Amino acid sequence: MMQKKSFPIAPLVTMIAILLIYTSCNMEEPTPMDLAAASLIPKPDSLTATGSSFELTADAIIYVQEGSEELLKIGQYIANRLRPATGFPLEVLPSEKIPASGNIYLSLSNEIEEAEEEAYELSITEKGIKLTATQVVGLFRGIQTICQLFPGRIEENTLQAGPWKIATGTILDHPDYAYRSAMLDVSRHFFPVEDVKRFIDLLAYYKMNYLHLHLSDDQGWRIEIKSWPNLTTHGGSTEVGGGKGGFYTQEEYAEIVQYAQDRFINIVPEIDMPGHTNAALASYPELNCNGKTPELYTGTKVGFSTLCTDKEIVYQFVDDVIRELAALTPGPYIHIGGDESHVTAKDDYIQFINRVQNIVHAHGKLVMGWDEVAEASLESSSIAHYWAVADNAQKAVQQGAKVLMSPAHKAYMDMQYDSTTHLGLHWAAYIEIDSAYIWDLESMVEGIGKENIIGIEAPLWTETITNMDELEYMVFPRLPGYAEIGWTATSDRNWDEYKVRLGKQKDRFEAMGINFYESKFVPWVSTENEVIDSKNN
Ligand code: IFG
Repeated sequence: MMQKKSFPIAPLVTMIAILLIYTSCNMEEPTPMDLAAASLIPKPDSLTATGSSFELTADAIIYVQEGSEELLKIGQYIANRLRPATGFPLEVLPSEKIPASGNIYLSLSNEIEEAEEEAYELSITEKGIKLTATQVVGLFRGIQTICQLFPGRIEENTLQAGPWKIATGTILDHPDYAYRSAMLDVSRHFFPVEDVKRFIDLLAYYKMNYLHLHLSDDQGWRIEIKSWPNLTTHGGSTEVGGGKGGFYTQEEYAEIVQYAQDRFINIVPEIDMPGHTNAALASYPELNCNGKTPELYTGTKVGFSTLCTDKEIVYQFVDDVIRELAALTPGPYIHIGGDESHVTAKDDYIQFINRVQNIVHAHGKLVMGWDEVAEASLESSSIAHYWAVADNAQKAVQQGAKVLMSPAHKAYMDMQYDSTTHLGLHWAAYIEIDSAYIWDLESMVEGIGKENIIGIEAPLWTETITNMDELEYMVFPRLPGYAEIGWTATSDRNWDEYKVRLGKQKDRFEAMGINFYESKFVPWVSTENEVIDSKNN
């Protein structure tokens, strides 16, 4: 009888076992994650979640579409944002095609749905992250979204525990308003270059694209003007409360401008005039009508000073200042102030603003001015900066000009949160976090709709703010809300949904070392993912 051959089962079982072990080690199922649960601020225009996740690992490479230095620079930017906390090398390389899996790919294309300059499309699959935009600025805005999709500890500048997983899906995004800004008053209290750079970083994280620097006022002149050196040597030598003040040399100002440009933020310099000019008048008495030299001023009153609007030397002064400032400012606007000129006769004020508007145009820039400038004859290219008098904003629109919205009772970040806030003022309102968010630009002033508004600006006046910690306390957590008001369509916003996303920013604020006000109106979520200290829980 034929000997029945036994089939060699053992080696087969061993082989299958090895195969199973091998594949399970290498084909770990990606963790299911929900992109829609991410706490993104500003809220993106459209988001589709696909339920899985991508894990960034040590061998990930950041590829950028080849052929552009700017793209390599933006690749380095995201690498520098992700390297410290992950400890990954994250090499940046040019690539002419979509790379193999496990990587990040940044590229430009005119195929994405939204053609606006800041629009971007973010596509995350289990195999990688693909960010596409029509212009490099869109890639920069999309990178902020990528960083916000990682856990808040990604913002730490020391090595953190992984894993670094983000949810899969697609985000198609673009801003509702083209001008989204904050203002820093460096005159009442001076802030050195490093502080301004930190402020620029914080604006960039929330996709803001302008920073207005209030460079001159009664208490201090903060920008070197080579043709009028006393403005800073004398006029920059003090501040509110009598401190040492300070100023930016033109090189330092250029450094601030470059730092902002690298983050696709335009600087808008303000020379406030004809009022708010005591520092200039104390530096050059010939700018006064009476030729007398006023003392330097370290108080906080307003409305007591004016340039002598019927002296020709004043217009030579203005022309020199605007000329030097325009040459240092690549952005489109120069802010000429124009607020609270209580001791300037109305007709003198009007002819002054009209002449200054021409001087700014002669130096190739557009005019922005606080809403009182609408008393003068505004060019349609000029911007009325609405802060207090709705009637002025309406006058500006009637003249064909557009409006920048900074209603003091909603957007002034120097307003106390409530009567217990140890910093700030409350002449306009107390502005808690909910109040700072629950409004919209297009329904603020009767007769001023979206087509008349360029965007939002949140000013921080610094009569009572002396350093970065105090600045951050007043700016956070209101700033992300202002950024969202400028970026996200009003119909997509509501406080009850927003406050949950804001509460989840706590880890991120802490990782960035932000000294934020922990309002009881926000359900703050710690890393333990528990809801703590929420008033309306
Ligand atoms: N109004 C003044 C600022 C500052 C502010 C403080 C404007 C345009 C009050 N002018 O706001 O100089 O003093 O909240």
